[in-house]
Amino acid sequence: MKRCSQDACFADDGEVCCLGTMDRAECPYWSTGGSLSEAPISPSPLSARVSWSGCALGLADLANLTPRGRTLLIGVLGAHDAGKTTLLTGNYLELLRGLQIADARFAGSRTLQAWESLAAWARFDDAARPPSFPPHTPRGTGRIPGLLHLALRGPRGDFRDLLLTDAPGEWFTRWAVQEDAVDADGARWIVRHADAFLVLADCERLAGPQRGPARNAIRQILERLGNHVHGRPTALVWSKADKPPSDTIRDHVRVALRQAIPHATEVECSIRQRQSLIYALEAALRPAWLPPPARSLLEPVLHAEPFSAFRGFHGHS
Ligand SMILES: Nc1nc2c(ncn2[C@@H]2O[C@H](COP(=O)(O)OP(=O)(O)OP(=O)(O)O)[C@@H](O)[C@H]2O)c(=O)[nH]1
Ligand SMILES: [Mg+2]
Repeated sequence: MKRCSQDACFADDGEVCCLGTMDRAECPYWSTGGSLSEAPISPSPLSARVSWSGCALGLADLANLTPRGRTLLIGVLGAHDAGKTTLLTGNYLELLRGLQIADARFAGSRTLQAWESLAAWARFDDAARPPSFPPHTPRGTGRIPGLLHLALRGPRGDFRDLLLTDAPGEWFTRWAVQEDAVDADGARWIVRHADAFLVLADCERLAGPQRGPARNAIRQILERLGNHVHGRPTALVWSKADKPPSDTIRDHVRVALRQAIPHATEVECSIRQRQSLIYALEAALRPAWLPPPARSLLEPVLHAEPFSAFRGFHGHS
């Protein structure tokens, strides 16, 4: 009935000690921790424990991951039903088939359980239940989005931890309308921290009877993001491209994109062309894989005297 004194340790949840101590009783932090108010979840056998649960990652879990190497957070933005979760799940399934994303191979995941529960919807393993799309991402999952994790190893052996946000579309529509809304906390967090963005424009909706509101919604998201993006790689993803919108609507969205985020690229994706789901993720991943080059330092000339020119920088005569 105890808990650990370390904030990042969830040993009382049945996970292993974050410092790796197999027997909790031996851990000095465990013995100084307070008591638990509720009964603990029965722990798994010692030998089977790892320091993560497999579910979507929260902020405390990121601390365990970031020291391993460069972490890339990709913000996946778009209205409700735009196809965000489908895009992510599709990439996971393609990686499992051995395909590469941005020339990098699958090298593990801390959120296998979360991936699998999404992928289970798309698999055909029960004749009575045909494969379907993953369900709507619930809004009530806390203010910080569930982060899906993929470890990737690039062609030169370079390792990246990729974090993909799987957030409910309402967060972004809310944030686009009112930036400081209380329930837009998650969207603000993503936009502040992401290394690159995918913004999904739902072709099916842009082609259907709801095209007016859909067009305004995507324009608002683009304009809002444009105020914060500051040169970070961004791609507009025409999702559900198997149901293309009219050229007029497409041009309208394009004009909004050029005005708000001039450096953004465009890519189309559809579940009818599985490879296109990978291309869509690559549109954000490739430009973010390497950190932006540092700007070279310019040392100002403060004294135009021969003595100060000994470093030979700005050739005085
Ligand atoms: N025609 C077509 N429909 C698609 C495609 N991808 C997704 N859909 C449909 O879009 C619906 C929503 O997909 P999701 O991936 O759950 O959308 P989401 O953006 O995660 O939605 P929220 O989590 O509610 O914000 C699915 O139920 C499918 O019906 C596609 O490529 N083509
Ligand atoms: Mg979703």
